[in-house]
Amino acid sequence: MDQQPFDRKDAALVLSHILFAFGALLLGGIAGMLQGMVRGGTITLPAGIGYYELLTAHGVLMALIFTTYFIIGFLYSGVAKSLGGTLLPASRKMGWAGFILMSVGTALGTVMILLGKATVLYTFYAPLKASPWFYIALALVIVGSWFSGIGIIQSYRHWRKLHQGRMSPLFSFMAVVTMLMWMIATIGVAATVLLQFIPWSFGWVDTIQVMVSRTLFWYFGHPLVYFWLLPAYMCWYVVIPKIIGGRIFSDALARLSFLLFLLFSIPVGFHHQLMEPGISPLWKYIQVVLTFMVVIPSLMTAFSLFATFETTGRAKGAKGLFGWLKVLPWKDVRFFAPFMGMLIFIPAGAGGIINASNQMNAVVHNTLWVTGHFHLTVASSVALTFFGIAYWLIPALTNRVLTPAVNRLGIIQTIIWMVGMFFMSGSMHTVGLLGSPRRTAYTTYQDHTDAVLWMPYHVAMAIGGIILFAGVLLLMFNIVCLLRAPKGYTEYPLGETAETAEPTPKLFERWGVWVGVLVVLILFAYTIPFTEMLNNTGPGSKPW
Ligand code: HAS
Ligand code: CU
Repeated sequence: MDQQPFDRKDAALVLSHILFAFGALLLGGIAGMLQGMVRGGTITLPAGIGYYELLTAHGVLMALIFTTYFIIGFLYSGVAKSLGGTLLPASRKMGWAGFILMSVGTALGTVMILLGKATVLYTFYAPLKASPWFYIALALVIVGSWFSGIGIIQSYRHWRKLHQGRMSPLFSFMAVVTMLMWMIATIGVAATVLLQFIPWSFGWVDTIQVMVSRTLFWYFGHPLVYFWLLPAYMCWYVVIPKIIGGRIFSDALARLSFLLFLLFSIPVGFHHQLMEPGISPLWKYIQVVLTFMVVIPSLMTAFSLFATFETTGRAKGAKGLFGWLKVLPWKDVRFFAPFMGMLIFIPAGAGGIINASNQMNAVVHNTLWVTGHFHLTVASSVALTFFGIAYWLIPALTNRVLTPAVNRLGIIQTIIWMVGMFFMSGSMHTVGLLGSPRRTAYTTYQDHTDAVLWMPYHVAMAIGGIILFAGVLLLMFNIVCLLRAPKGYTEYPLGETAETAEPTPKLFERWGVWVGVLVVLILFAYTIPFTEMLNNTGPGSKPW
């Protein structure tokens, strides 16, 4: 594996993405904290900035901007490292083009949100209407990310041309799956933004077809969550084995799980629309079955991680059923933070299975339970993994070292995050079961007595939020420390496959086959219900 320091041009591209991501995290964190305080009635802000404005800023900056920038930066870094040490100049150009487009979009979108002209939350459901410039901003972010995706694929194809007949490095393979899935999924959101939202918000047409827009949105919205998850899985599969001094359990298993994500991430959007009219139960049922298919690669991942931990531990002399747990590097933040992410993913994923089960979805849909679910998945499992990556990636990019002091602060930061999330997400789940709605500043449902029971949980949520905000601040401090750390060499930890693993079938890199199956699955899951929807449109909805 390449032990050279980063090419300076590659490092500049990656670092720009990573630092932009953490800038968005800081702004999004401030918005999240203020949103909690405004809702709790502790403060009132000037210029009409209220709960919904802040919640929109929080969701967009955290869920869409922080993640996308971090992911693209991380993928570019690992593609450079695993494919021979540097990026293809053409890839780098695409990366910068993407960065600029996304940044113009982010700036424009953020201004629109803060001006109160795009108070539509991060899912921008019709018939809530924003300024057309907000949708244009979103389109710029999406198109920018396509440039970056193409850049990644270019480097990969170039490598394969030079190494005919060889299996590509695992990291680059996973990066290609992630970006392919992303590009195919974003076609849905691009379609609704360009064909529906922009003409409607400019006033060229009076009404919008709500069901059509939501369906196109969730065709994208579910794979979006795997676009966040897969880079975390890349760390778990490829980076963690190296950090703990072990090997990747099986290259073939890892690739197969990613291919299953490619196939089953997209044709499942209806599990977000189970409570909506206008889709026949049969098609909801079919997409729920497919949703349960997409759980399988996560279970394979869990299995593979346990196998890596156990074999590594036993190789180090661990005895007994759980002795291997003791020899894991608990004091290394590069391991500790992602590991906490894995641990949280067990209840987080179980919650997802509850959501996907139609009858139980009727209980939790549109309640704070769902908000609790995604604060465990994306805001804990994924975020903690990304933080863990930053602790070695930033020093590796800047030729500096992770000092023992920052390592310790990183562990403290991880614990703060866990504690904050325990209070916040724990109360969200509980109060959601008691019926407290999400996306709602305040309601007691006409002074219904049950609503009084919600209050203590809302207080606990706010306390959790304050603890988390302290975690954001400490993270920012740690990043500044990393940027000013002593010079030195930091390894880019890419693991190698165990010698005992079975060879990987060549079929896994036949992209035509996989994309072909994916297209068939998408057409199967969506053609009939979508056609029914288009044939049964009413007059459409006027804006709100
Ligand atoms: Fe979800 C709603 C179903 C996973 C994010 N989800 C959301 C929303 C977001 C989100 C943001 O079916 C809200 C969207 C909105 O604003 O309306 N979700 C699922 C299912 C899964 C799932 C079935 N979600 C995720 C992930 C997310 C995410 C991942 C972000 C990253 N979700 C739903 C549904 C809804 C939903 C419905 C709609 C709800 C509604 O009504 O609106 C599955 O993919 C989960 C599978 C995961 C597992 C866990 C495997 C465990 C692993 C860890 C191993 C640990 C180790 C360490 C090895 C089965 C891999 C252990 C060591 C020891 C020593 C113990
Ligand atoms: Cu989903």
